[in-house]
Amino acid sequence: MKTRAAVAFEAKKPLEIVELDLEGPKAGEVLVEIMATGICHTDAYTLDGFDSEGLFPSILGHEGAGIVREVGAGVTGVAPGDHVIPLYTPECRQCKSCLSGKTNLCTAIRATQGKGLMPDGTTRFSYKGQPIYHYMGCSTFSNFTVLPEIAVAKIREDAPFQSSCYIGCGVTTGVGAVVNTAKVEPGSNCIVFGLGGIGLNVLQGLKMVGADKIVGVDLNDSKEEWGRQFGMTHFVNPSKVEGDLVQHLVALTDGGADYTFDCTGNVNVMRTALEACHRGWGQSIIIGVAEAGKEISTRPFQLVTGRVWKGSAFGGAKGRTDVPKIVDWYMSGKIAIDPMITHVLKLDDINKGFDLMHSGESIRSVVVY
Ligand code: NAD
Ligand code: AHE
Ligand code: ZN
Repeated sequence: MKTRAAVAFEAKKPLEIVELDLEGPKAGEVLVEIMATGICHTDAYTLDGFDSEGLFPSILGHEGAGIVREVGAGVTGVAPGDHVIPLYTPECRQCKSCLSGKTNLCTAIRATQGKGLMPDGTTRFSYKGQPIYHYMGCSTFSNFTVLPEIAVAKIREDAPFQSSCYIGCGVTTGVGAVVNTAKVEPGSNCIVFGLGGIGLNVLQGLKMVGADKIVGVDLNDSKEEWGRQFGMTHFVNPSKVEGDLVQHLVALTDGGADYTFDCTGNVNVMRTALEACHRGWGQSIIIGVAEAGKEISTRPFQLVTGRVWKGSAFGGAKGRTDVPKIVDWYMSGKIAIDPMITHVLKLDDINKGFDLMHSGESIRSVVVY
């Protein structure tokens, strides 16, 4: 079949909207009509050539929602007509990682996914006879995409696509880092670095679990108002702090934060986030994705004295199990999504979404097909 898609033909070049060929689903796969997709900073990071797994030409996008249109042989979990959210972190419920109960990082198809291929080692997309790579197992910047059955979460049909697509990455990543990874207790003092599409969701997660001080840190002053809307109690712009930023944050949180969250992907910020934790127990959660080749460092003494560095992918959420529940949280008003969707675009204008992100004007741009 044919599908319209925004193709990343080369790193650092705008996406091109073209009509592609798409092969139908093979055994264990489903064809999904993507109805809406968010643009996450990770898409920009890969397009900008910072991803060590980045491949071109490829179809980016990993924050989508849509409708199953066709299923391959042996598919039992979903049927045509079902509303689904694609999962870049699948949930096979059979691999060592899934069975461990200790992680959401299913390994069933990770190797081929990282190579831009379907589990059988081939791609379903092609343009003028040339193969086009998949991205993060999702490729939601295509109107139709093929996904393994284990990489879709079935969701309720009354959830609007335009907002529920954001649960495919940003919402789940931010709220889940609080609830699943850090397991923040009520009354905790917390600091969130980077108040973008992820950081604001960390803020609303912290408010939801009853954190006490919720400090937001961003270089962009316009993020103060955004942060306050989602539960932030104090705002710090590092460029306006006189003296040492860590000391300033430690003083603000009565000796250091119980939990800090990096939502910038900047390794210097990650160090600050760790060192702003309380001696003896403070935990710093790395959510931001750093550029290829970057490394984190701190004095080992920071860890010897009880600070903990942790990472969180997709908010520690088990996709097929947890995503439908997060959709319920949204539909019941427990969490907000709509105000964070600042721009709704047509596929033809998708590059504008990247510009808005880079200029700091948007929180989330969503493309509606
Ligand atoms: P975004 O562009 O919407 O937001 C980033 C924010 O960080 C902006 O408000 C920016 O002003 C702020 N910022 C940048 N440098 C800063 C600094 N030095 N100090 C303070 N603030 C700074 O991006 P996003 O979509 O929210 O994504 C944030 C990060 O999370 C990215 O690195 C993205 O790749 C990553 N991410 C990770 C996961 C995961 O599962 N671990 C999931 C989604 C996104
Ligand atoms: N491909 C990169 C790493 C990118 C990365 O860390 N991705 C996050 C999700 S970001 C979503 O916006 C993730 O889930 N990682 C776990 C995984 O298995 O990819 C690299 O460094 O090679
Ligand atoms: Zn993302």
